[in-house]
Amino acid sequence: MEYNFKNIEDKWQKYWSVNKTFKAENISDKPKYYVLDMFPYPSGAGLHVGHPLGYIASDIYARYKRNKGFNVLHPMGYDAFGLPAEQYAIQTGQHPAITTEKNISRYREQLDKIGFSFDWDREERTSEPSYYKWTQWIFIQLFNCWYNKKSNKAEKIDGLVNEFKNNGNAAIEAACDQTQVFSAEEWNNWSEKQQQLILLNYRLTYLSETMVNWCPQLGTVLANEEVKDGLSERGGYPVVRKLMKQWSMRITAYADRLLSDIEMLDWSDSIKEQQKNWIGKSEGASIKFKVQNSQTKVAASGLNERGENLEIEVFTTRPDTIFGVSFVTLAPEHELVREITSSEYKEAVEAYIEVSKNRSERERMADVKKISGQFTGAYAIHPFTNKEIPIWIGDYVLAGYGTGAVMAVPAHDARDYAFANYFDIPFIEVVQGGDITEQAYDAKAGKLINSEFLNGLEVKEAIKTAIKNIEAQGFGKGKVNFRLRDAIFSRQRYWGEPIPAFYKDGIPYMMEESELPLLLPEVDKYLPTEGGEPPLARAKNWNTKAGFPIETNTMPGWAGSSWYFLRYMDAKNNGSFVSKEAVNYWQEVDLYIGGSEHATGHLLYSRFWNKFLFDLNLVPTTEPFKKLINQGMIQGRSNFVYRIKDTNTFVSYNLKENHDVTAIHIDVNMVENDQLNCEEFKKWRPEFNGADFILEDGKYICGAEVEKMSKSLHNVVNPDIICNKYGADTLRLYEMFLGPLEQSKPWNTNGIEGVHRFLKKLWKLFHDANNELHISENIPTKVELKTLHKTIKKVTEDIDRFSFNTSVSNFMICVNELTDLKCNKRAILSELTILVAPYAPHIAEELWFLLGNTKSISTATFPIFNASFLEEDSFSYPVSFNGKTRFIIELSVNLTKEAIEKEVLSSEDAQKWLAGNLPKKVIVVPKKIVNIVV
Ligand code: ANZ
Repeated sequence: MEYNFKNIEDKWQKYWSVNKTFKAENISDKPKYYVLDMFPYPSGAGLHVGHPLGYIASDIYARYKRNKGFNVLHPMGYDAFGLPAEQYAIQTGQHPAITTEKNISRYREQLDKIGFSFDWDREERTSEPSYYKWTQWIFIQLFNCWYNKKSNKAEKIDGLVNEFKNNGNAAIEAACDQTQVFSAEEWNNWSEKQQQLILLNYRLTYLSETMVNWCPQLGTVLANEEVKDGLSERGGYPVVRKLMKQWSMRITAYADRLLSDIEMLDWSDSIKEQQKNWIGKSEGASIKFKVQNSQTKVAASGLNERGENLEIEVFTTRPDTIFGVSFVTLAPEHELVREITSSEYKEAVEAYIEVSKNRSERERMADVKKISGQFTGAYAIHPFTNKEIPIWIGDYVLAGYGTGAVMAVPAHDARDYAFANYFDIPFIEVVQGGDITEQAYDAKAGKLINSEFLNGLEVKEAIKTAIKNIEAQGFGKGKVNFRLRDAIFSRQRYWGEPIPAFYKDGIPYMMEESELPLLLPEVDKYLPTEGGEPPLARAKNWNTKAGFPIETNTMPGWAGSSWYFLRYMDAKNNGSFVSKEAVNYWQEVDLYIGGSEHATGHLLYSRFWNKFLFDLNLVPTTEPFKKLINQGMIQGRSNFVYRIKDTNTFVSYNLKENHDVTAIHIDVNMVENDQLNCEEFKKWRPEFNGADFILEDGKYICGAEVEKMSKSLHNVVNPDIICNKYGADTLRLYEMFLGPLEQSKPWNTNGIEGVHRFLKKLWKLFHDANNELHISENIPTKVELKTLHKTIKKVTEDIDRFSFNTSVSNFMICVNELTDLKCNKRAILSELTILVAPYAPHIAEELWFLLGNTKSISTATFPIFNASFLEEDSFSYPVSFNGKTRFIIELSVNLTKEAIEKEVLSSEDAQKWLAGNLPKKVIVVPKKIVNIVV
């Protein structure tokens, strides 16, 4: 029989599916192992060869772990809510559920062709009511909890309400927005509405007025990571800042734990670093500057309505530089700006606020070179020196960070330095060590000068001393700040989870668990209402039974993906999001593989939800993903043809220099080894119908370039094409063979034939010249065993290091050696088949059964390396005379020094070189060298 990959692959894919070969049990005597892929968003374009890279790697590992005796959970599903299906619905009127269903079927077909060992019984889709019921349920739990800083965990809000009833909030330490202290009496006297409004400041998901990234074209709010350079990541539409009533998640409550627990994760340093920066812990102080109360200088009084001095609170990481402050800058949005601005500067300040309004935080941070600002006419008082300090507004200060105000120290902060130079504001040096005529000296090292009681101290000491003094005098305190913001959770979209909330008197309440799932209603159009309300406002009777209006916002894309790894453990459970038994058995994901683009979105949100569920004792581990690997991107390799200007003639790559040509991207599927299939090209587009070619050596050679894999560049390679032409096993091996998993690399089919030939060679080992199965039962020789065990050792080490590309070369070497040895012995081939099985499971399964086995190869035991087969029993000694190597002699490694000497001297070669002389000296280094001095 020939190696007929088509029949073999169809046959085993069917077998695995019918026999549920990869079904994972929730009870097992075996140790557990959970291998997870980041589940895909099923887009209309289907999979390209870049998508399966991570899936193939995780599948190899899952199969390997099964052979190693583990009970492996390896599931797959779909992140099925999201914008593209909804945009398509807006354009065509087709319900996003239909589009999604169609796309999923296509994905499933493509995935099935590659032979993944998924347990499809556990498939989940975030857009299914049976799934989003539990996303809604988790939302309700978050609403019903607050974060107790004393116990350092989430707790039920009922307990907090009891505390308020009995003692007010004075003793509570919560992660919250509540600044006002109240007594039990006050609490008990408040109306239900007032109480509920207070509680929103404590809840872990809450409704509040927030500055959001609003994208008018998409008609929705976007998360920070969905905005790139002021444009929406999807579609590239402008994004502006807008104040809106939004649901938010109090992820900031977990900032400290999210940061410190990073240490226990086996993730790449780069992802860990990105998370650390995103959370952005800063230690420093908050300091209050009084606004000057002087009618001569400022038209505004500098007093609040109670006649007290207004205060500007700044956050600084460098309280040691307090004596170097030469101005204060407020974010244009700062609430005090209008109050303090003098009438003289009112117009200019208003104009500046207007301009900066439409620049996103990111833009403001990124664009450090563009300096802008406006003096307010007001002054602050330096808390130590009582000197007057001008107050400016500037958009380099972000409203959402710290207190939205900075004490500017130009000598030691680059942004303040640029600002002061631009506006000609004087400044003084307070830390020695730099040359501030050139640039700001911002290192945290050096001695303090010009700073009264701080003079002579080193920066580190000075920070401590400054905080001590500031606290003692009562105008500030030491403070830790996080860059992390609460996560906005409302989307003004249709195709997402409905938020299970309704409104009574403008206050949000949660639905009962028994009312879940709150089903996504039907609407006539997938667009906002004329009044600008979200699409759900179009639903008929979008009210509770009691007639209260239901929330019209939906959840963001990251809601369903923040806990899907838990659902796989118990995908069909109707009574709970995951059963205690299931989650206690599977614990957490052992190996997670996916793209690095999720560094600060999905990976942070899932850690947050997991920690919350851990606090409620619903999951057993504080972290969801023990080990994480980010696969690199597969880039496209684009091909070009060269059209001679104003003609329909195309010139081959190496002849194009003689002509004035335009390069045109062409479909890479018409090109093989850079040679164009001219006939296909003519048929590709009507305008190429009558194309003429200038060939080289009778061929049209295309140009090539590595670019992003994208439909518009015509360089997308569909895995189906490879599967049809070479088979899934070749695709799997080839994707691994391309290079280290974590590296980005271009897709280049030029080497795929070689990988395919390897599989044919493997097949041949089992078959004779007539393609008949031909297996010998003889005992393997030492050399054969050596080849096998060398490969077992290398491949095991490779897989344990996730170095899948090197395994493929080791297989090739092994098969070549066995072919040279004409080895067809069962004892060798049987072990080799298991070794290859994780990588090329179809051919391995076929050969396994041909060897006479009757159970899937996934139940076989992975070969164990035996070092004794690698030990050599002889050594080739180079023998030199007076330092010059003259001949090689093969001797047993078990000989003594004396025996070696005797063997060498009595050899024919030695006799020749001695030419009758007696050696003066013989030096023997066992297993190294023999040197004879004559
Ligand atoms: C005075 C100072 C002196 C500062 C000095 C730095 C160096 P990180 O590490 O990012 O937390 N800052 C505070 N709030 C800000 C805001 N809302 N927008 C922009 N900048 C803000 O940095 C904290 C430092 O960034 C603070 O320390 C403040 O400048 C500035 F030699 O205060 B510093």
